[in-house]
Amino acid sequence: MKTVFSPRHAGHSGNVELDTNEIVPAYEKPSRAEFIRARIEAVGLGPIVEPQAHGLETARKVHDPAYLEFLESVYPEWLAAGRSGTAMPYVWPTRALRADVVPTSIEGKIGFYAFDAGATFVAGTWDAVRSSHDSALSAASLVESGEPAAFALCRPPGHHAGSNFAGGYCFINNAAVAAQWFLDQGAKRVSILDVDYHHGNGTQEIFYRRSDVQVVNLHADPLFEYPHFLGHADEGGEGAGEGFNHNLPMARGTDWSGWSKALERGFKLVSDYTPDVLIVSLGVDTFERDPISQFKLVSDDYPKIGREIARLRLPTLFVMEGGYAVEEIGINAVGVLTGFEDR
Ligand code: SP5
Ligand code: ZN
Repeated sequence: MKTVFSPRHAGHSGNVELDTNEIVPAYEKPSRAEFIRARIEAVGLGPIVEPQAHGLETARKVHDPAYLEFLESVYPEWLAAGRSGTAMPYVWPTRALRADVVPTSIEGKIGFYAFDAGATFVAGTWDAVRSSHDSALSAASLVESGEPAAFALCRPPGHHAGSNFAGGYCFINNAAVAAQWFLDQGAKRVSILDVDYHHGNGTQEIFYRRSDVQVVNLHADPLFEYPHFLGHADEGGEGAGEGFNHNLPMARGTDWSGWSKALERGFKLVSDYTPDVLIVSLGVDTFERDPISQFKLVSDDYPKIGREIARLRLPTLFVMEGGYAVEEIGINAVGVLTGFEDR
Protein backbone atom coordinates (compact mmCIF):
# COMPACT_ATOMS: atom_id res chain seq x y z
CA MET A 1 0.00 0.00 0.00
CA LYS A 2 0.99 3.61 -0.48
CA THR A 3 2.05 5.83 2.39
CA VAL A 4 1.47 9.58 2.42
CA PHE A 5 4.07 11.37 4.50
CA SER A 6 5.38 14.92 4.76
CA PRO A 7 8.88 15.84 5.98
CA ARG A 8 7.30 19.05 7.24
CA HIS A 9 6.28 17.17 10.40
CA ALA A 10 9.84 17.82 11.61
CA GLY A 11 9.12 21.49 12.23
CA HIS A 12 7.12 20.38 15.27
CA SER A 13 10.17 19.61 17.38
CA GLY A 14 11.92 20.57 20.58
CA ASN A 15 8.62 20.69 22.49
CA VAL A 16 8.58 19.98 26.18
CA GLU A 17 5.80 18.47 28.29
CA LEU A 18 4.70 18.32 31.89
CA ASP A 19 5.29 14.75 33.13
CA THR A 20 4.19 14.07 36.72
CA ASN A 21 6.35 16.69 38.47
CA GLU A 22 8.88 17.76 35.90
CA ILE A 23 9.21 19.32 32.49
CA VAL A 24 10.69 16.74 30.10
CA PRO A 25 11.28 16.54 26.32
CA ALA A 26 7.92 15.69 24.73
CA TYR A 27 7.32 11.96 24.15
CA GLU A 28 5.64 12.87 20.86
CA LYS A 29 8.82 13.69 18.91
CA PRO A 30 10.00 13.73 15.28
CA SER A 31 11.99 10.48 15.44
CA ARG A 32 8.67 8.61 15.81
CA ALA A 33 7.71 9.37 12.23
CA GLU A 34 11.23 8.80 10.95
CA PHE A 35 11.43 5.30 12.46
CA ILE A 36 8.12 4.43 10.80
CA ARG A 37 9.25 5.83 7.45
CA ALA A 38 12.53 3.86 7.68
CA ARG A 39 10.64 0.65 8.45
CA ILE A 40 8.31 1.15 5.48
CA GLU A 41 11.37 1.37 3.26
CA ALA A 42 13.09 -1.58 4.93
CA VAL A 43 10.17 -3.96 4.38
CA GLY A 44 9.17 -2.51 0.99
CA LEU A 45 5.58 -1.76 2.01
CA GLY A 46 5.12 0.43 -1.07
CA PRO A 47 5.76 3.95 -2.37
CA ILE A 48 5.99 6.89 0.04
CA VAL A 49 4.48 10.03 -1.50
CA GLU A 50 4.17 13.59 -0.26
CA PRO A 51 0.69 15.00 0.34
CA GLN A 52 -1.11 17.40 -1.98
CA ALA A 53 -1.89 20.77 -0.40
CA HIS A 54 -5.50 20.97 0.81
CA GLY A 55 -7.55 23.88 2.05
CA LEU A 56 -9.25 23.82 5.43
CA GLU A 57 -12.85 23.64 4.09
CA THR A 58 -13.37 20.10 5.30
CA ALA A 59 -11.61 20.74 8.61
CA ARG A 60 -14.02 23.65 9.21
CA LYS A 61 -16.91 21.16 9.15
CA VAL A 62 -15.54 19.22 12.12
CA HIS A 63 -13.67 21.99 13.95
CA ASP A 64 -14.83 25.45 15.01
CA PRO A 65 -13.32 27.86 12.43
CA ALA A 66 -12.24 30.16 15.28
CA TYR A 67 -10.31 27.24 16.81
CA LEU A 68 -8.47 26.66 13.51
CA GLU A 69 -7.60 30.36 13.35
CA PHE A 70 -6.29 30.11 16.90
CA LEU A 71 -4.04 27.18 15.94
CA GLU A 72 -2.54 29.27 13.16
CA SER A 73 -2.04 32.45 15.19
CA VAL A 74 -1.11 31.16 18.64
CA TYR A 75 2.65 30.93 18.22
CA PRO A 76 3.14 34.33 16.57
CA GLU A 77 1.01 35.80 19.38
CA TRP A 78 3.09 33.96 21.97
CA LEU A 79 6.24 35.56 20.51
CA ALA A 80 4.57 38.96 20.22
CA ALA A 81 3.79 38.75 23.95
CA GLY A 82 7.54 38.55 24.58
CA ARG A 83 7.67 34.82 25.24
CA SER A 84 9.85 32.12 23.70
CA GLY A 85 10.25 28.33 23.67
CA THR A 86 7.35 25.91 23.95
CA ALA A 87 3.93 27.57 24.22
CA MET A 88 1.64 25.68 26.59
CA PRO A 89 -1.46 26.43 28.66
CA TYR A 90 -1.64 26.41 32.43
CA VAL A 91 -5.34 27.14 33.11
CA TRP A 92 -8.57 25.77 31.60
CA PRO A 93 -12.28 26.71 31.71
CA THR A 94 -13.49 23.77 33.76
CA ARG A 95 -16.80 23.47 35.69
CA ALA A 96 -17.98 26.76 37.18
CA LEU A 97 -15.80 28.87 34.89
CA ARG A 98 -17.07 30.58 31.73
CA ALA A 99 -16.49 28.78 28.46
CA ASP A 100 -18.47 31.29 26.38
CA VAL A 101 -16.15 34.30 26.41
CA VAL A 102 -12.89 33.94 24.49
CA PRO A 103 -10.11 35.80 26.34
CA THR A 104 -7.95 38.21 24.36
CA SER A 105 -4.67 37.44 26.17
CA ILE A 106 -2.48 34.66 24.84
CA GLU A 107 -2.42 32.78 28.15
CA GLY A 108 -6.21 32.93 28.32
CA LYS A 109 -6.71 31.85 24.73
CA ILE A 110 -4.26 28.97 24.83
CA GLY A 111 -6.11 27.51 27.84
CA PHE A 112 -9.55 28.23 26.37
CA TYR A 113 -8.79 26.08 23.31
CA ALA A 114 -7.24 23.11 25.17
CA PHE A 115 -8.11 20.46 27.75
CA ASP A 116 -4.58 19.72 28.97
CA ALA A 117 -1.00 20.99 28.71
CA GLY A 118 -0.08 18.25 26.24
CA ALA A 119 -0.62 19.97 22.90
CA THR A 120 2.23 22.45 22.82
CA PHE A 121 3.37 24.87 20.15
CA VAL A 122 6.72 25.83 18.66
CA ALA A 123 7.48 27.89 15.55
CA GLY A 124 6.98 24.97 13.14
CA THR A 125 3.89 23.48 14.77
CA TRP A 126 1.21 24.97 12.54
CA ASP A 127 3.05 23.99 9.35
CA ALA A 128 3.47 20.44 10.67
CA VAL A 129 -0.20 20.27 11.68
CA ARG A 130 -1.23 21.42 8.20
CA SER A 131 1.02 18.81 6.58
CA SER A 132 -0.39 16.06 8.82
CA HIS A 133 -3.94 17.09 7.86
CA ASP A 134 -2.90 17.13 4.19
CA SER A 135 -1.45 13.61 4.52
CA ALA A 136 -4.75 12.30 5.89
CA LEU A 137 -6.75 13.87 3.04
CA SER A 138 -4.30 12.77 0.34
CA ALA A 139 -4.33 9.19 1.64
CA ALA A 140 -8.13 9.37 1.79
CA SER A 141 -8.23 10.32 -1.88
CA LEU A 142 -6.09 7.30 -2.76
CA VAL A 143 -8.74 5.10 -1.13
CA GLU A 144 -11.54 7.07 -2.78
CA SER A 145 -9.94 6.52 -6.17
CA GLY A 146 -9.90 2.77 -5.72
CA GLU A 147 -6.84 1.73 -3.71
CA PRO A 148 -7.94 -0.98 -1.27
CA ALA A 149 -5.98 0.75 1.51
CA ALA A 150 -3.61 3.63 2.20
CA PHE A 151 -1.51 4.79 5.14
CA ALA A 152 -1.49 8.41 6.31
CA LEU A 153 1.75 8.70 8.28
CA CYS A 154 0.41 11.65 10.24
CA ARG A 155 2.46 13.59 12.74
CA PRO A 156 1.31 15.25 14.93
CA PRO A 157 -1.53 12.82 15.74
CA GLY A 158 -5.17 13.86 15.98
CA HIS A 159 -7.62 11.74 17.98
CA HIS A 160 -7.58 13.78 21.20
CA ALA A 161 -8.40 17.03 19.33
CA GLY A 162 -12.10 17.92 19.47
CA SER A 163 -14.28 20.42 17.68
CA ASN A 164 -12.78 23.35 19.60
CA PHE A 165 -9.88 22.07 21.66
CA ALA A 166 -6.36 20.68 21.42
CA GLY A 167 -4.78 18.22 23.85
CA GLY A 168 -2.79 15.01 24.17
CA TYR A 169 -0.29 16.00 21.42
CA CYS A 170 -3.21 16.60 19.00
CA PHE A 171 -4.37 19.73 17.12
CA ILE A 172 -6.40 18.88 14.02
CA ASN A 173 -8.28 15.58 14.22
CA ASN A 174 -6.93 14.01 11.04
CA ALA A 175 -9.17 10.93 11.15
CA ALA A 176 -12.27 13.06 11.71
CA VAL A 177 -11.42 15.35 8.79
CA ALA A 178 -10.89 12.31 6.57
CA ALA A 179 -14.23 10.83 7.66
CA GLN A 180 -16.01 14.09 6.82
CA TRP A 181 -14.25 14.18 3.46
CA PHE A 182 -15.41 10.65 2.55
CA LEU A 183 -18.98 11.69 3.37
CA ASP A 184 -18.62 14.80 1.23
CA GLN A 185 -17.48 12.53 -1.64
CA GLY A 186 -20.70 10.52 -1.37
CA ALA A 187 -20.04 7.88 1.28
CA LYS A 188 -23.17 7.23 3.35
CA ARG A 189 -21.53 5.71 6.40
CA VAL A 190 -17.95 5.79 7.72
CA SER A 191 -16.59 3.78 10.64
CA ILE A 192 -13.64 4.94 12.72
CA LEU A 193 -11.98 2.12 14.63
CA ASP A 194 -9.58 3.64 17.17
CA VAL A 195 -6.99 1.14 18.45
CA ASP A 196 -4.70 3.67 20.16
CA TYR A 197 -4.04 2.87 23.84
CA HIS A 198 -5.77 6.11 24.88
CA HIS A 199 -9.43 6.85 24.38
CA GLY A 200 -9.99 9.07 21.31
CA ASN A 201 -12.01 11.67 23.18
CA GLY A 202 -11.81 14.22 20.37
CA THR A 203 -13.16 11.87 17.73
CA GLN A 204 -15.95 10.79 20.07
CA GLU A 205 -16.93 14.39 20.81
CA ILE A 206 -16.94 15.45 17.15
CA PHE A 207 -19.33 12.69 16.04
CA TYR A 208 -21.28 12.10 19.26
CA ARG A 209 -24.57 13.44 17.87
CA ARG A 210 -24.19 12.01 14.37
CA SER A 211 -25.24 8.71 12.81
CA ASP A 212 -23.16 8.99 9.61
CA VAL A 213 -19.88 8.27 11.40
CA GLN A 214 -19.69 5.30 13.73
CA VAL A 215 -16.90 5.57 16.33
CA VAL A 216 -15.54 2.42 17.98
CA ASN A 217 -12.84 2.95 20.60
CA LEU A 218 -10.60 0.27 22.19
CA HIS A 219 -8.57 1.76 25.02
CA ALA A 220 -7.32 1.81 28.58
CA ASP A 221 -10.12 2.40 31.10
CA PRO A 222 -10.34 6.13 31.89
CA LEU A 223 -10.84 5.22 35.56
CA PHE A 224 -7.05 4.74 35.66
CA GLU A 225 -5.69 6.23 32.44
CA TYR A 226 -5.51 9.43 30.42
CA PRO A 227 -7.67 11.21 29.20
CA HIS A 228 -9.39 10.35 32.52
CA PHE A 229 -12.70 12.11 31.86
CA LEU A 230 -14.17 10.36 28.81
CA GLY A 231 -14.19 6.86 27.35
CA HIS A 232 -16.52 4.92 29.66
CA ALA A 233 -18.63 2.06 28.32
CA ASP A 234 -21.93 3.87 28.91
CA GLU A 235 -21.14 6.65 26.38
CA GLY A 236 -23.29 5.50 23.48
CA GLY A 237 -23.95 8.72 21.55
CA GLU A 238 -26.73 11.29 21.87
CA GLY A 239 -29.73 12.34 19.80
CA ALA A 240 -29.28 11.21 16.20
CA GLY A 241 -25.94 9.72 17.27
CA GLU A 242 -27.41 7.38 19.86
CA GLY A 243 -26.12 3.86 19.25
CA PHE A 244 -23.26 4.96 17.01
CA ASN A 245 -20.53 5.46 19.62
CA HIS A 246 -18.98 2.42 21.28
CA ASN A 247 -16.35 2.36 24.01
CA LEU A 248 -14.49 -0.81 24.96
CA PRO A 249 -12.33 0.17 27.96
CA MET A 250 -9.82 -2.37 29.25
CA ALA A 251 -7.90 -2.98 32.46
CA ARG A 252 -4.30 -2.08 33.17
CA GLY A 253 -1.99 -4.86 31.98
CA THR A 254 -4.29 -6.10 29.19
CA ASP A 255 -2.43 -8.43 26.81
CA TRP A 256 -3.34 -10.00 23.46
CA SER A 257 -5.85 -12.44 24.94
CA GLY A 258 -7.97 -9.66 26.40
CA TRP A 259 -7.27 -7.06 23.75
CA SER A 260 -8.10 -9.34 20.81
CA LYS A 261 -11.47 -10.17 22.39
CA ALA A 262 -12.31 -6.46 22.43
CA LEU A 263 -11.11 -6.23 18.83
CA GLU A 264 -13.53 -9.00 17.84
CA ARG A 265 -16.37 -7.11 19.51
CA GLY A 266 -15.30 -3.98 17.66
CA PHE A 267 -15.32 -5.84 14.33
CA LYS A 268 -18.84 -7.09 14.95
CA LEU A 269 -20.01 -3.53 15.60
CA VAL A 270 -18.29 -2.26 12.44
CA SER A 271 -19.63 -4.99 10.18
CA ASP A 272 -23.18 -4.62 11.53
CA TYR A 273 -22.99 -0.91 10.65
CA THR A 274 -22.06 -1.77 7.01
CA PRO A 275 -19.85 1.28 6.41
CA ASP A 276 -18.64 2.31 2.96
CA VAL A 277 -15.17 3.05 4.34
CA LEU A 278 -13.16 2.12 7.43
CA ILE A 279 -10.73 4.54 9.05
CA VAL A 280 -8.32 2.99 11.53
CA SER A 281 -6.90 5.41 14.09
CA LEU A 282 -3.65 3.50 14.41
CA GLY A 283 -1.84 3.97 17.71
CA VAL A 284 0.75 1.45 18.79
CA ASP A 285 1.11 2.70 22.37
CA THR A 286 -0.55 -0.60 23.40
CA PHE A 287 2.99 -2.05 23.17
CA GLU A 288 4.44 -3.67 26.30
CA ARG A 289 7.46 -1.34 26.41
CA ASP A 290 5.63 1.90 25.65
CA PRO A 291 7.04 4.46 28.13
CA ILE A 292 3.68 6.08 29.05
CA SER A 293 1.27 3.14 28.70
CA GLN A 294 0.24 -0.02 30.55
CA PHE A 295 -0.92 -2.64 28.07
CA LYS A 296 1.11 -5.71 27.12
CA LEU A 297 0.91 -6.21 23.37
CA VAL A 298 4.09 -7.62 21.81
CA SER A 299 5.53 -6.92 18.36
CA ASP A 300 4.17 -10.22 16.97
CA ASP A 301 0.63 -9.11 17.83
CA TYR A 302 0.58 -6.16 15.42
CA PRO A 303 0.54 -8.18 12.15
CA LYS A 304 -2.36 -10.15 13.67
CA ILE A 305 -4.30 -6.89 14.09
CA GLY A 306 -3.72 -6.05 10.42
CA ARG A 307 -4.78 -9.51 9.25
CA GLU A 308 -7.97 -9.30 11.29
CA ILE A 309 -8.79 -5.81 9.96
CA ALA A 310 -8.35 -7.07 6.40
CA ARG A 311 -11.03 -9.71 7.02
CA LEU A 312 -13.60 -6.90 7.14
CA ARG A 313 -12.96 -6.46 3.39
CA LEU A 314 -13.55 -2.71 3.52
CA PRO A 315 -11.72 0.13 1.79
CA THR A 316 -9.40 1.10 4.63
CA LEU A 317 -7.55 4.27 5.54
CA PHE A 318 -4.93 3.90 8.28
CA VAL A 319 -4.20 7.16 10.12
CA MET A 320 -1.21 7.27 12.47
CA GLU A 321 -1.94 8.26 16.06
CA GLY A 322 0.22 7.45 19.15
CA GLY A 323 3.12 5.15 20.07
CA TYR A 324 6.14 6.31 22.05
CA ALA A 325 8.54 3.35 22.15
CA VAL A 326 10.43 4.89 19.24
CA GLU A 327 12.88 2.02 18.68
CA GLU A 328 10.00 -0.37 18.01
CA ILE A 329 7.35 2.03 16.66
CA GLY A 330 8.27 1.25 13.05
CA ILE A 331 8.19 -2.51 13.56
CA ASN A 332 4.83 -2.30 15.33
CA ALA A 333 3.01 0.23 13.14
CA VAL A 334 4.27 -1.24 9.87
CA GLY A 335 3.55 -4.71 11.30
CA VAL A 336 -0.15 -3.86 11.26
CA LEU A 337 0.10 -2.75 7.62
CA THR A 338 2.05 -5.76 6.39
CA GLY A 339 -0.37 -8.01 8.27
CA PHE A 340 -3.21 -6.28 6.40
CA GLU A 341 -1.44 -6.82 3.06
CA ASP A 342 -0.96 -10.55 3.81
CA ARG A 343 -4.67 -11.20 3.44
C1 SP5 B 1 -1.99 10.58 20.66
C2 SP5 B 1 -1.65 10.08 22.04
O1 SP5 B 1 -1.33 8.92 22.21
N1 SP5 B 1 -1.66 10.99 23.04
C3 SP5 B 1 -1.36 10.60 24.39
C4 SP5 B 1 -1.26 11.74 25.34
C5 SP5 B 1 -0.94 11.25 26.72
N2 SP5 B 1 -0.60 12.32 27.59
C6 SP5 B 1 -0.57 12.07 29.00
C7 SP5 B 1 0.25 10.92 29.38
C8 SP5 B 1 0.41 10.79 30.85
C9 SP5 B 1 1.38 9.67 31.11
N3 SP5 B 1 1.84 9.62 32.45
C10 SP5 B 1 2.80 8.57 32.62
C11 SP5 B 1 3.99 9.05 33.36
C12 SP5 B 1 5.21 8.26 32.96
N4 SP5 B 1 6.41 8.87 33.47
ZN1 ZN C 1 -2.26 7.20 22.65
